[in-house]
Amino acid sequence: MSGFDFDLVVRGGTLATAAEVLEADIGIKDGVITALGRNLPRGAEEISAKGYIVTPGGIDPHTHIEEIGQDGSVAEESFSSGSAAALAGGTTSFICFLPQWKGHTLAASAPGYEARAKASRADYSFHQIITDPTPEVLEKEVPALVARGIRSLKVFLTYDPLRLDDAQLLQVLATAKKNGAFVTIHCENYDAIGWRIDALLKAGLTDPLMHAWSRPPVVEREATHRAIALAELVDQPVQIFHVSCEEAAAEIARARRRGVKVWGETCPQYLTHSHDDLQGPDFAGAKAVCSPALREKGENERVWARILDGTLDIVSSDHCGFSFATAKQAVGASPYGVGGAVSRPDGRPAFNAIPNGVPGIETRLPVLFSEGVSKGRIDLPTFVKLSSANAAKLFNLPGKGSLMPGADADLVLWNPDAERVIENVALHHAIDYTPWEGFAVKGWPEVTIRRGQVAMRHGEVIAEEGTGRFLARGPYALAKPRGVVPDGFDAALA
Ligand code: DUC
Ligand code: ZN
Ligand code: ZN
Repeated sequence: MSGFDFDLVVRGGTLATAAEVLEADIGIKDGVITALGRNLPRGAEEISAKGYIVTPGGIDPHTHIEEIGQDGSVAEESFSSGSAAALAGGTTSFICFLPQWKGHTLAASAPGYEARAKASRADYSFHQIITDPTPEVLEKEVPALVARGIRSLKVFLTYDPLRLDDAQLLQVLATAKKNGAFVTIHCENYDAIGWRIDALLKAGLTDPLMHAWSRPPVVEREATHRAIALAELVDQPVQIFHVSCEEAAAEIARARRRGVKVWGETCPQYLTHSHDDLQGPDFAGAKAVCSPALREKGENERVWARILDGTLDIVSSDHCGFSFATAKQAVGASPYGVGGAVSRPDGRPAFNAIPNGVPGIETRLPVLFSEGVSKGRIDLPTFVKLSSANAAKLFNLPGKGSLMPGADADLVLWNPDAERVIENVALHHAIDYTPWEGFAVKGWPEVTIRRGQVAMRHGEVIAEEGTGRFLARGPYALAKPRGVVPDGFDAALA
């Protein structure tokens, strides 16, 4: 018995929640917030938050960490490095992906993945990727997965080894509905991309910028429309991942007006980067190759507008790191590519063979805080919703994204006046570059507390490997169908 009511008191900060901003102390006991108030009694430990803004710990619900390739290779970003980067950037929980490879069961596709995740320093959960919806997967493995607390499925409508056709997408949506699972969707039209790639390569156009030319906004808009229409047909709630442009966001807004349960996510790269970043000397544009592709400059503000009108209500990182010195310039088969390994005369990959993805788990929140709060585009409660509270609701992470008594004591102390220039050398991820190199930000996470323990202080990650917890997710209302199907005939349950 310590004789104190609290293990830790975070004293005198300006608290920002999804609902309000107020001055209060936070009392923490056994990793949980147990009191909010003015002049709380002393705790066994005290942290002064004077001059800081205190938010809930960030939740990054879309990250690719230590993914296992079909050839047994493992992605560069490990659970140890990825979670250190998360904590350094103010993120205390993340969701990453269990893979499935075509021709394999779920179990056979992810050998040891859940065991590897135990090395995490931050709390974590999983989305299950479905690439091969066989009867065994849909009827046996998905129910078992949901029973284990993995309650969201991820599907791709593009990428050679990953994509589903419409019939398969319908099967996955119906299976999710039967099992009370949520579905997230990567929306791009595979055949349209393949057709444009062939034509670009035939014309001898191979630079990284051609990645964007191969998949213009209409390709994303069409797939977004189709995915929503099929989800509406099944009556299955879905989230559209990484919306990059107004055209796709407009499809989501239109469906929401009809009452369809569809949500939209975007990422910092679609708020700050553009075609300009796909160009540059020495193949530098490869660093910005991700999908959907970066858009023309004016699109950034249109995506911001869709954040402001609530259509895009989560900003995730889609952290998917491939180092520039090695992976981004290597000609090889990547799960995140279309059209096979094609090389250029300089030995580098043609645009379509550059692995798709950018690292961003650590920079997500500083960039969002700076571009959003510091520049006056959004208020603090909106920042909290975009960075944690909405993800906690959409993916059912009770106790996360909140400062209410009873919530996990996951906190970030932001210095709103700190001015920094992002440099890869100071980041904790395993990747050799950041797309935000040289990017100036105002506002910086100086202390991260995970379940009552200081996990990062002034850039030093203190949380040890293996201290993160798996977050099992139970049934919840947002994932429930609306009960609206054409003609009253529910084909999913027939
Ligand atoms: N997009 C990326 O850029 N990388 C990984 C997967 C994705 O959909
Ligand atoms: Zn995706
Ligand atoms: Zn992704």
